[in-house]
Amino acid sequence: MQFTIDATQNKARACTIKTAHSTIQTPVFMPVGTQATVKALDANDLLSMGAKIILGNTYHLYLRPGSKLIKKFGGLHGFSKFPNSFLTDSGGFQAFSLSDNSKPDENGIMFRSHIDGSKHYFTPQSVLDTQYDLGSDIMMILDDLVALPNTKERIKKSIERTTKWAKEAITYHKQQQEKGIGVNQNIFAIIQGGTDKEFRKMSAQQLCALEDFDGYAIGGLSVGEPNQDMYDTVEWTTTFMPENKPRYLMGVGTPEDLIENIHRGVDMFDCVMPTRNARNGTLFTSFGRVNIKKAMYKEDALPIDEECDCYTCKNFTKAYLSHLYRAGEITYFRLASIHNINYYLTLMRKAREAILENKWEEFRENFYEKRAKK
Ligand code: PRF
Ligand code: ZN
Repeated sequence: MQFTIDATQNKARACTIKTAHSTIQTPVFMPVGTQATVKALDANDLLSMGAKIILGNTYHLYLRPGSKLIKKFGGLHGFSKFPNSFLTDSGGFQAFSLSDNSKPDENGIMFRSHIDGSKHYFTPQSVLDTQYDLGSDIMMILDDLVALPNTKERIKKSIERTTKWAKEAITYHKQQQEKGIGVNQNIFAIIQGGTDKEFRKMSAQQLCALEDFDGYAIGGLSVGEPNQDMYDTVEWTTTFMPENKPRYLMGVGTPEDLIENIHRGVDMFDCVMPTRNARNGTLFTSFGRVNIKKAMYKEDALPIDEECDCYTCKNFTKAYLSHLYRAGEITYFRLASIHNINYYLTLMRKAREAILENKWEEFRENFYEKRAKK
């Protein structure tokens, strides 16, 4: 992976990441494609919006249809026909959040499938094997998550385990690469530590000392803590992260969260919010959120956002979307998802332009002003 910093303004960064499958300009939002598809969309929709990287989930694809099957079809790229980059999450977070009784121990995580209740065990090595089959451009290590709030002992344990597993993962990855496996695949470590400053510092320093990682993620946030605690933790954690590698904040967030965390030094984001909210009737615009369920939109002849250049806004009225939503038509999900994903991707492109032009502070102020006027 090639990584260059194109411009910085205070802590905000505009960078370029080159993988085997695409050139990614940051700040970047990665649409979530848990099941090797961004819900309601296909590769063509994503390409036409300029998506250079999307997410996939090891947990889901391992359980169904199985990584060996996907490998047979040319990995995620061949299977889904999305030709740009994929980042795959390791399964640590999903085993923790989706499986009713997941049990981590020193060597891995035991969990029951949310599909059929069958028993499985993830190790730092096994989740890499699955990700080699998937052929993702960026693989995440297995990490040990804790729900917040939690005891100091449990958070400390999670840091120790995550560091131990990170060491095992990077050693295994080097060995595999020497055998010709995963040579074009990159690997990111995941910093844990809750919202405690000392724990975050410890986790960041231990993991960033393992210099063979291609990038570093901040995990364990946006799990129920107040927004300001997340922002403070990110601001503090990024001070211990290397400048010359990508920084990824996992599972975040709202448009406001993206702006605030770019401001604190983050390059990469992913979240189900744009797609999930689209399906629930919440549409993002530069003036704030539009709830398409409201009666006032039944006869609204305007697009969701007159400033939006997406396929949906260029062609359809809010009245039509309101009707499709009420009728439960599948087309609604596609049109709404296109708009929300395009909103997030465009917000990141504009943020990048602002950083390149040394206008980040104005951009951030303007972002909030426009919303206040609504
Ligand atoms: N770890 C992993 N995936 C994640 C997270 C994490 O901490 C989060 C936290 N918000 C989202 N996805 N492996
Ligand atoms: Zn639009």
